[in-house]
Amino acid sequence: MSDITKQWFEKEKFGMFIHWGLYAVLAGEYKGKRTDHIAEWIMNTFDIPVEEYEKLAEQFNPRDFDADDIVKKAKEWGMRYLVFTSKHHEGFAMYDSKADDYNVVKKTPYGKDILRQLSEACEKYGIRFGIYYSQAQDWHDPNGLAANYDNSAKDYQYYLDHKVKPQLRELFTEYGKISLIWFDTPMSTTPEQSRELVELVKSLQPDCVVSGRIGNGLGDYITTGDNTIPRLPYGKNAWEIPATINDTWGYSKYDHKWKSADELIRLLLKAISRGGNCLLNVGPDAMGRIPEECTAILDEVGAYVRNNAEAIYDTKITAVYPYELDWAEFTHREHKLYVHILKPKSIIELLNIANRVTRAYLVEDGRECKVKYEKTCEGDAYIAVTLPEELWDRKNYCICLETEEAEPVFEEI
Ligand code: H79
Repeated sequence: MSDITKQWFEKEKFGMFIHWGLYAVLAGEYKGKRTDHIAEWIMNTFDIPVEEYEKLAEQFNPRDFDADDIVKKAKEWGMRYLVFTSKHHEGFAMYDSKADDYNVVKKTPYGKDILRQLSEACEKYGIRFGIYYSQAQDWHDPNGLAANYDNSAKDYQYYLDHKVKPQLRELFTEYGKISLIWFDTPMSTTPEQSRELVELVKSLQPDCVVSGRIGNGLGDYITTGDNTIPRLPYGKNAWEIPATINDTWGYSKYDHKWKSADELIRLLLKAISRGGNCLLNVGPDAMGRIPEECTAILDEVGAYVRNNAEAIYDTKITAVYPYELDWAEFTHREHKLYVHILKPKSIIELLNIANRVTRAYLVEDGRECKVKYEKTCEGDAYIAVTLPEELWDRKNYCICLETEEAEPVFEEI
């Protein structure tokens, strides 16, 4: 682990993941059968032969893809970095690779470099640009690894030297600043092999942040399990939860199991409060469109993030409040404790917060709220914030308690 994450990663908190590749053409279905697994794994799940899967490229023509629009939306949604699948496990490069012809420019009727469009849009909108690169699994390359297959006859080192390293070199020299590289599923990668890749990346762009899934503990931060968050604050290292909005990363026309905006806001706040980042995924369809349901959900999440930016970005890991509250999450910075109100309340009452509160205000517009703090008859600290009446039926807003002490003081119970 390194301190490099302090430069921006630990402050930015919220990023957009984009999973897009040839799997979007199948959209979760192959030869009339729908996959019950994540859609970008369909080649592996259904044992689709390489020669057949390759043909999907002939159908890849995303006429509606608009990198500018997607990145503009990411910005509106409060996402401060973006990570795009330059090559997923399927092995297909979504950029103009000279090192390997199996790529979007050489093999598809679309013929344009997707990665370049996204990196340029990120530059335009001031969003940090990162790339996902599947370093170990490559189901197209004869020597790339594949989960659920016997890999013993493969020359993995040969694949690393002849495909992975040349492609990383291109990505890190021809696409401007790469703020983050998201490696994934190291499988049998040895410490030496992980180290070689990290060294290559850092020799080309020393400030690039490397994800935990480079393997062998060599990442700059910890990547938690997909959709899995630490139960308690975890501040030993920087970390990030990669999360989906439905149950798949790559587009599936069958997956309508959308999480609600409320659930995602809570997930984001939990991640931040516990000291981490949240990288939230969208999977464009074969035409390049983000599903409408997904956009609507992110509009709501984004409104929360925008309206409460000061309670989100560059906040600090927050100690565990001793009570389980179904209506609140906490974040904080020095002298400010943010109480995110996630269910309708007409008065905010908090027990066992011993800070001396100097004022309370509504974060979204700075409006002062009346606050009193005292001891209950049992001797516990008690804080009550009187809310303006028009908030009584609302949820998803945030109250800041300004405190004399820099840190929250939660009493033991
Ligand atoms: O890129 C996304 C996933 O494709 C990738 N990581 C995120 C960010 C990922 N790689 N591996 N895994 C997730 C673990 C997935 C295992 C499973 Fe399966 C794939 C479960 C179901 C499909 C392998 C194949 C195990 C069972 C069938």
